[in-house]
Amino acid sequence: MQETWRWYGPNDSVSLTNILQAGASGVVTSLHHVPTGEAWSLDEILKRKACIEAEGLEWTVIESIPLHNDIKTRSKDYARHIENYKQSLINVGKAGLKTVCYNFMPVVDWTRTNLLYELPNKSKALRFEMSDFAAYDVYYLQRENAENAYEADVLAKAKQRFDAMSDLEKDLLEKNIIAGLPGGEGSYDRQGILSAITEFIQLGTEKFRENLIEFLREIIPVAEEAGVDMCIHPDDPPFSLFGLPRVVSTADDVRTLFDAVPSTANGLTLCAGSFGVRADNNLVGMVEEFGNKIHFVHLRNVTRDPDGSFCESAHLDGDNDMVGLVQALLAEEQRRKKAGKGYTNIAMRPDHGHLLGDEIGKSNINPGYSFAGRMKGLAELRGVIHALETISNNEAANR
Ligand code: DNO
Repeated sequence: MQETWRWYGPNDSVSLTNILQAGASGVVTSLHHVPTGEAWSLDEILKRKACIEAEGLEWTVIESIPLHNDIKTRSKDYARHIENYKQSLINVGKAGLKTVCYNFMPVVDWTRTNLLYELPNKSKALRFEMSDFAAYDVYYLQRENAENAYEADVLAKAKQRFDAMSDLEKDLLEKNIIAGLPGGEGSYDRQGILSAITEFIQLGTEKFRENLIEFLREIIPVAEEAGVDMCIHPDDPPFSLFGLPRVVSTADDVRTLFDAVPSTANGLTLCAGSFGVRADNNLVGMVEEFGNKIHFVHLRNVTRDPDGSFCESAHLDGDNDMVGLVQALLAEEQRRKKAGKGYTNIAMRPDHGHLLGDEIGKSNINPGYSFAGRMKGLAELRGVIHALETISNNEAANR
């Protein structure tokens, strides 16, 4: 597997030199300064690529080229935005880049309620607390019929939580949920989010899915021609928020997309932490089923609570079997090798990390994207990969 590292560009608290020191060889980044919906110029892509290569690193994956909301609703200016997206892909291909991650989440991108949840060892983790989310949705945002989206016990706890929260805590919860996390799309105020939610709820799940498929039908032939592999990132978390449609939460969802537009350029970002929030998602099964359509992997773990809440755990500690998953990915690399496609190194990045050491309290650390926490995750994963490869090489030598 190729070790990569997400970088938010020149203003990231973690520098390219730091990434090199962490031992990764690939960088995962985007042109974050280009507004969503505008075409990426070849010149801008090449400039960013040169700056990464000057450090002795490679720009392995683009995460993400975000989709304008008009494409998601297939209304207003969507045709122009799709043309711009195609132009971006053509330029990405010309620049020699091969992999583009994106997502199709409505209104909110990845979402947590607590960005500084203290763990028993005093590190801070990202957490999604269902009752806090419900408290925001039902009692603070006061979305119409919001209470229908939650179980009675979650609602009862939400009411208790809300009544006990200070105004400051309520504002922080709101900021965490709707102001947008790094790399995510969309930052809203209360009125803005309510009208965006209404628009997507009216669209409904099947129409929303159809809009994604229509987008893929138009974009995938262009990606193929440009030599670019697209890989969709799953919904994070993989269930409906604010009653909104979600169409990339399960293996069934992914299968539907792959069946509708069959091409290896129509691929998947296997985000273990996102899919892994649902106990009914079988990560190893996904690797076996989706095989060479997995172009990029996020390795991260979570602990799940029965009400849908979850907490980002240490990379090897959560409810998902990380060793089993890595083993399945290494087996997939072997299958690709045998199929004569050359040794295909799957790009992985340690996704998120705890906040620890002297990064705690600093204001410029992107939530989930600390240096030390991710380096700890990467080092643990590197150990797993190294051990599994060594065992399988030794077995092969003794055969
Ligand atoms: C969070 C990430 C997301 C993801 C985008 C993909 O850490 O997993 O920012 O990169 O949603 O488009």
